[in-house]
Amino acid sequence: MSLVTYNVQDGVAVIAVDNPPVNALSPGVPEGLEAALDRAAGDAGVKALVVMGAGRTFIAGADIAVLQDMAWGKGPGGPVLHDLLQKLEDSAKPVVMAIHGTALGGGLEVAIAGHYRVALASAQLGQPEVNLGIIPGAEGTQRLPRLAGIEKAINMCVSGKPIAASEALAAGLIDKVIEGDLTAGAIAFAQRAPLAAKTHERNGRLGTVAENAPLFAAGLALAAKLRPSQEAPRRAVEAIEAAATLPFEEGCRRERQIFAECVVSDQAKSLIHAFFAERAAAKIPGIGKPSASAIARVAIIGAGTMGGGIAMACANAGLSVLLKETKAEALDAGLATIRRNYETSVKRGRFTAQDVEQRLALIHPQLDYASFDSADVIIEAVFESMALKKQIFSEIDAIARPGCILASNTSTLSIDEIASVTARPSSVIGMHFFSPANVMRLLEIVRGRATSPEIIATAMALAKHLKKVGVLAGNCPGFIGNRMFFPYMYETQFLVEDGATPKQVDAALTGFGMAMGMFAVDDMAGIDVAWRVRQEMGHFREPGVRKPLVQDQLYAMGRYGQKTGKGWYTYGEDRKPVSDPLVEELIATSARTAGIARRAIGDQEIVERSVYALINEGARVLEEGFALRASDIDVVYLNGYGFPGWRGGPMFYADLTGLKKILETIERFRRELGPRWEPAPLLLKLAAEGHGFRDYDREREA
Ligand code: 3H9
Repeated sequence: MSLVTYNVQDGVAVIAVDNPPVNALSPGVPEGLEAALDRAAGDAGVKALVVMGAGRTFIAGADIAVLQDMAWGKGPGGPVLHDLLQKLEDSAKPVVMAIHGTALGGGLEVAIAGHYRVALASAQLGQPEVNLGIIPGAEGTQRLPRLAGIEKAINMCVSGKPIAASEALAAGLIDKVIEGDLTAGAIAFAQRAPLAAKTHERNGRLGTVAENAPLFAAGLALAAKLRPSQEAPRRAVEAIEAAATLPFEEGCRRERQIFAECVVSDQAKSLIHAFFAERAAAKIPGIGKPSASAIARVAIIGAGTMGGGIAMACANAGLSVLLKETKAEALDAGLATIRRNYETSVKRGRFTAQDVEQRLALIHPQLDYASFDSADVIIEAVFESMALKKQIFSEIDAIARPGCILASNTSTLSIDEIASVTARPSSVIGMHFFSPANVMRLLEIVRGRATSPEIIATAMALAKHLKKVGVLAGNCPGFIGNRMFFPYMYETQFLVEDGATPKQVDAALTGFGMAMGMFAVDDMAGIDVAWRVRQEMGHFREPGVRKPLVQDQLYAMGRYGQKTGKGWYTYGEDRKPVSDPLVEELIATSARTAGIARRAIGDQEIVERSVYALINEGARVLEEGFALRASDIDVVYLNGYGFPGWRGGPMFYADLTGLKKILETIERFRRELGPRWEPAPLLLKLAAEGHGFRDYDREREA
């Protein structure tokens, strides 16, 4: 099958890239486009050209699989688009780019080499390369500022966010928004279009050195704000600066050089891994791909923080929501929080007041189970009590329609035990949302022993419909995320007992790239919540396991974290954590009483003990089959626990660090810190073989 098709309609050559699913510029596509351009040039019956994408989108960029090979120094090298882009610009007949769906990365770079661009109103245009740790590498940093101006180009390349057709029109990036049929509209436009100047010769918007200086400074500040620690955004600004200061050809050379440096970096390897890991997580062996259209009505039990957030996530996706509480005051409080959260979104410009009213109209508050028999999925979101969850599941089992998904939002408890009180355990599943549920992308989908493939498939499809990343987990205590989180959390507490301070631990972790430090997280999530989970999970009931000394004391003192203004830290009006000498004294006294010899602890030890605790437990989760892939674990940590994307997730970070080195350190920890540091058998095995977790995934995939 040809990757590029060629048809002539009314004197216009319509050239369409046909490389499903997203018309990426895979090998063969640039060559096919060049051949089509040559054909049109020599075709006397052709007066103008339209270039477009077949199927659902224009060109969504370079083939990221090819970029991944480049990152690892494999394959024939990257796509060489220079000749194609020059051929487009040099065409003696006008070239009109007709855009629908997305014109992203290399796709937009191809589009801006044409003489004109028209687009459907629904089209999105962007340079998202920074999401992959790279900069535009097909002259986008040189042509984009010439069309859209320096400021717009910086914003697009640094943020990576696409813009809508209307914004692109206002910026001068496209020439017309087409209503109705895109092909017909583009042909009509092409028939009337005179030959326009080549993009690279349009220097009118490049600005002067004096005009540009504040724009570049602002660009660097934006890069530091949006993606601290990441190289690519800063380097994109550098490449755009080259557009403003160097002749076009030299600017292109500079861009290629920066691109080549970025693409082999660990950050690019990690972010490209994250891209494919997220898509791999949606593929579950033995489970088909159903549509989420099976779900129109969701019923939620519990209007607290989690239930309210889930209700918002569902309403945002256009689903009708029944929201049940037991007491009127709790229901009113839950609805007030939902309204307040939406109002904040309006203030931030995310929604209009009308959007909010539409969403609120979808949420039906109630104090009983009325209409629950019409729900396609019922999500229980009450606090972590097995007894309460069992009671609720026996109630909903009696009223839910056959085929309805019975989901628990439990973060730690056994789905099998919850399912055991129903007459239909095959319909019971875990849907573990992360707080705030209307914002966080992760949705852990927990398969019980009896959960049916259809229920799993529908739950995964629902995740996608809610614009979340669904990851399938097995039913072990804490599933993937929290099972790994507990050893990590306890290790940070041992670190402070051994001599560090909460502030120091948090600073080392955020320095590593974590979105938040562990003590700040504990204060935000609630020390009372963690306490309740410990009671339910029976942590530390086994003798001989080192037990954290301070968390229970904070709980007993009523220091629940941010909600009480005091936890590991104290909080003022601005909600910023401030070190509390009282807590530091409590830690020191507790450690001394327990006979711990406190010592100075460095940042490297903090990071290694924290992150290696995650990796070691992750290896166990993987080997025991509670995660399908190491990359699924990465997706969980990247989307639910603030692990930095540019480090690729804990398991990928382990691979980049080298499992042998990690194992050596863990074995030293076992000698120095005790048996909790027993290395996971899979880690031992892979390190001995000289393999990584990626090899493990590949082997199982094959
Ligand atoms: C670039 O262009 C560099 C340039 O400067 C040139 C340098 C020389 N390549 O996300 P979905 C696959 S950098 C290969 O589920 P959606 C994806 O893996 C690139 N494959 O669909 C999945 O495969 P599978 C700049 C790609 O509708 C399938 O398509 N461009 C690519 O939710 C469906 O994907 C980007 O960064 C690709 N470029 O969203 C765009 N894109 O079915 C990245 C997708 O086997 N892509 N696939 O799992 C996206 O943002 C979204 O995929 C998109 C569609 C919005 C296009």
